[in-house]
Amino acid sequence: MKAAEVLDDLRRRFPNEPEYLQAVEEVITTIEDTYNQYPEFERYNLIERLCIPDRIYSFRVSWVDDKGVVRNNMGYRIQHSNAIGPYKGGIRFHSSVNQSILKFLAFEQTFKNSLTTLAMGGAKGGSDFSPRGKSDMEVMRFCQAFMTELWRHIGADTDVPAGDIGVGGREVGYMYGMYKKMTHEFTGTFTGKGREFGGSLIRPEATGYGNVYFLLNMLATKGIDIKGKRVAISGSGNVATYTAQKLISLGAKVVSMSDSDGTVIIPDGLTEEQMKFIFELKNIYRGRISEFAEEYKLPYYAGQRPWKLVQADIALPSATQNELNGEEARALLANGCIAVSEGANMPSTPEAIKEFLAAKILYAPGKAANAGGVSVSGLEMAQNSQKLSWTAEEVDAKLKSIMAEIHNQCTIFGKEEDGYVNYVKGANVAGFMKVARAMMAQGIV
Ligand code: NDP
Ligand code: 2IT
Repeated sequence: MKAAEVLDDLRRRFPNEPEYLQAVEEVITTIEDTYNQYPEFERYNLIERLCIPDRIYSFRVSWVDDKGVVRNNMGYRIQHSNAIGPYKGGIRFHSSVNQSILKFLAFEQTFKNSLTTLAMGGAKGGSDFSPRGKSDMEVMRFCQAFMTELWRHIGADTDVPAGDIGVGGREVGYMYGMYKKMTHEFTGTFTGKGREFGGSLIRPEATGYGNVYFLLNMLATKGIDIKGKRVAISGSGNVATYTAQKLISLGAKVVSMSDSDGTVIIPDGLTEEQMKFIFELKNIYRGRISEFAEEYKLPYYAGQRPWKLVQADIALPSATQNELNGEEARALLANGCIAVSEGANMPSTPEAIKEFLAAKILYAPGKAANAGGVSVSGLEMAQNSQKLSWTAEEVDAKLKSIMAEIHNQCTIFGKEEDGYVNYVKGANVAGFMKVARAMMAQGIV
């Protein structure tokens, strides 16, 4: 089948999976020309095999809450592709989680991991369980119940999960603890583990730092300095906070942060002290960004996203998928935005992406810009295999060079005739070609 026919076919077969179809459409439409240059790909029906996950596990997770009420959630693991390495990707706990969202994430992960230069296939998992408002013991019981099912499908050389939305160090610790109990083995089957039991230095920071490093690479192509630039960030979780921290250290002004309830605007730019407050609020007290706004008497907009509220030179969406639409993209551009680099996975809608590309601004899709997180996960796997741990400086230096190499690959495959770098095309084609060659070499399996 031709690439376009595969897309039509997937639309017919999976009509109830809009996020999955959105991610697949973006990739297929950008790699189509390259794909059609290789008749052997079509003969092997490579694109269809690459779009459909290798397998999907779905299961019921039953647990008991603090009041003694029995709760049932869904659990999933999508093993998308292990053509270039063991399945690898995060676990998301959020009430919105469903099969379509995890399929889009596992699909994206496959191309992202291919770009990292490391040997990792693509996967994603999660549950519609939300840690929000749950006690520590409830979170622990849920994580344990989730693992009593998932453990048999994962392993250090099979499938290595990590964190994502709603899954941070605490949840990884609880899941790893149960995994260890079920298997009687201490292996590197999770990344994002605590420092004391095999976690890598810089893994918590890696996605946010990596996004800023990618941004610096993009800005360097235009000779633009980050110092003094006004940066709008969405989210206030793992990715958003470490992005903000790195930007502050580079002299940029972080003018917004948000959560699922609303946005805070920081007209003069976030200070280090305020940053620390947000970090503790979110990680220790598990509070809301509105409490930060209240504490520092800053403007807060309930139910709103940052993009139309501030003048920003740079936008770094770092919360969730489809959180920046066409209208918001036009508002950002009208206010002089010169760069958008995605900390989250698929945060810009297709219409927003069209606007950014038409305006020819620096626009980096998540699978390139946020690949720093999974890259350091790959480095954690390498350290676990060697039973060694590297210094923060060593890991950070490797992260920087990986982000530079991803930027380089995007430039090679994404440069257009007028010199504009289409990072969407660059990332998709570069990510695709490596996986495609591996699949061709391994036959139809
Ligand atoms: P966290 O759970 O730490 O933080 C998520 C943030 O996004 C919170 O501020 C949360 O608000 C907000 N958010 C989540 N869902 C929604 C929603 N539906 N609408 C509005 N706001 C929402 O997750 P991460 O920081 O780890 O993940 C953020 C993004 O980055 C995700 O897209 C993830 O896939 C991606 N990513 C993460 C990596 C990692 O290493 N952690 C690596 C690469 C990408 P609230 O607290 O109100 O829920
Ligand atoms: O989306 C992502 O890349 C992640 N959530 C991190 C995955 C990982 O395995 O570190």
